[in-house]
Amino acid sequence: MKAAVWPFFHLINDSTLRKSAHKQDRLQSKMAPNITSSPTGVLFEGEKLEEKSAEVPKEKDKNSDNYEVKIVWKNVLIFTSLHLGAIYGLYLVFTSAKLLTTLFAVLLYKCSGIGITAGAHRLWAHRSYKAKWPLRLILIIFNTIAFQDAAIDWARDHRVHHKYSETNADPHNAKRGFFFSHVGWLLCRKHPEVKNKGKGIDLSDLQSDPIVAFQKKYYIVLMPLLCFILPACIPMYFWNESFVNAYFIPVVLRYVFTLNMTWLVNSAAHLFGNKPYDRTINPSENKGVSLFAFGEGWHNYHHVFPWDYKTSELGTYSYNFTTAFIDFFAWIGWAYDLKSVSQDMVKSRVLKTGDGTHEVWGWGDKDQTQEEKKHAVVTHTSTKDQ
Ligand code: ST9
Ligand code: ZN
Ligand code: ZN
Repeated sequence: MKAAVWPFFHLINDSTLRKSAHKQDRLQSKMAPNITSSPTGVLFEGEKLEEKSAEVPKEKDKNSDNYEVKIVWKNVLIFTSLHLGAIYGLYLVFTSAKLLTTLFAVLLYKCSGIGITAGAHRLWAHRSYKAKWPLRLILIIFNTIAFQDAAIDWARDHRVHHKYSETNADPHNAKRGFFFSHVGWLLCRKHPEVKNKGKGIDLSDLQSDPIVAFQKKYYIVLMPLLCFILPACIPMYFWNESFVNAYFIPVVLRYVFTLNMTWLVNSAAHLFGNKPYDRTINPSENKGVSLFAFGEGWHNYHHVFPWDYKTSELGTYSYNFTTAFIDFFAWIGWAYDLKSVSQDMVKSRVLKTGDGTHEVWGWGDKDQTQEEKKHAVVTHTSTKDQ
C-alpha cells in the first residue's frame, strides 16, 4: 500500500526537506504582486482593525520590483501528476468502477469538505462558533482526510488572508490573477510579506486546543492514513474493488476535486460575482462556488462579517450545507455560541458600501414590507406597464 501514498509524501515533508539546502530555480514570474500590505480586514467579532480604508490600496510596494517568484518545481510536478491521475480516475468512473466506489468518493468529498468548511474555516480560523470535544474530534478526522495541511497551519494562512486581503501579505493574493490565487500560490515560495505579517497573527487559541495540537504533532502519520491509505483499502476490502479503481477514484480524483472546489473560493469567488455588502473589496457572492464549496462562495459577505458562522447572510441550506451541518450539531448541543450578524447591521452596511445588488432590499423582494412600499418615494412614474 506504500505505492498508494508515495506521490504525496513530499508535500507533508516539504517544510523539513526544504530546510536542507536544495537548489531553487529563480524565475521572474508574470504573477508579480502589486500592492501594499496594510491590514484590510478583521478576523473575529470585536477585533479592532488598525486602519481600514474604503478603497483597495493602489500604491506599489517598495519591494515588489525586487521580489522574485521562486517556483517549487517539485510541487508543479506533483500537482500536475495528481490532476492527470484525476482525469484517469474520472475515466474509470464511467468504464470499470463499481457504483459503490464512486458513491464512497462522493461521501469522502462531503466529509473532507466539511472538515475544511465547518472545521478549519468556520471553527478554527474564525471562531464563529464553539464546539464540544466530540464534534472537534469528528471535524479533525474529516479535516485530516482533506489533506490541506494541519488545521493550525491552514488557519494561520487564512487569518493572514483575511487580515491582509489582496496585498503582498495575502498568501493567495487575487490581485496576482486567477491562476495564482487558485493554485499558483502552492507552486512557489510565499512572498516574504506573508511570513512577516503572519508572525503577528495570534494562534494561541489553537495552540491550546489539544485536538488541534495532536493533529499537528502526528500529521505525518495521520494524514497519509486517513487521506490515502484507508480510502483506498476500504473499497478493496469491503466490496472487492480493484486497486486501480480504489486508488484513482476515492483517493486521487476525490482529493483533486475537493482541492479545486476549495481553491475556487480563493480564485473565482475573489473575482466573479456581485458585491452587495462592500463594493470596494474583491471577494464576491458566487452561487456556483457556494454549491460546490458547501456555502463558502458568499464571499463578499464573509469578508465583511467573517465571524458569522453561516458565512452568508441567509444561510439557505441548499447553498450552504455547512450551515445545515453546524445547525444540526447545535441542535444536539455539540456546537454552541453560534455568532451571527444582526439584520440592522447588515442593512446599514449594505446601504453604506454595497454595490446596489443586495437581493433582500431590492424593490419587490419577498421580504420587502407593505409599509416600506407604501412610504417609498417613486418619481418619474410612467403610466405604461413595465
Ligand atoms: C491546500 C490549501 O490546498 C488550500 C487552502 C485554501 C484556503 C481557502 C480559503 C477559502 C475559505 C474557505 C473555503 C473552504 C472551501 C472548502 C470546500 C470544500 C469542498 N504566517 O508554508 P511554508 C513561515 S494544501 C507566519 O512552507 P514556503 C513559517 O515559519 C494542499 N509564518 O512557506 C513556516 O514554517 P513552519 C496540500 C508563516 O517555504 C515557514 O514560513 N499541501 C506563514 O514559502 C515555511 O512555510 C501542499 O500541497 C504565515 N502565514 O513554501 C503543501 N506561512 O510551517 C504545499 C509560512 O514550520 N505547500 N510561514 O512554521 C508548500 O509546499 C509550501 O507551503 C509552499 C510555500 C511551497 C507553497
Ligand atoms: Zn477570501
Ligand atoms: Zn474566511
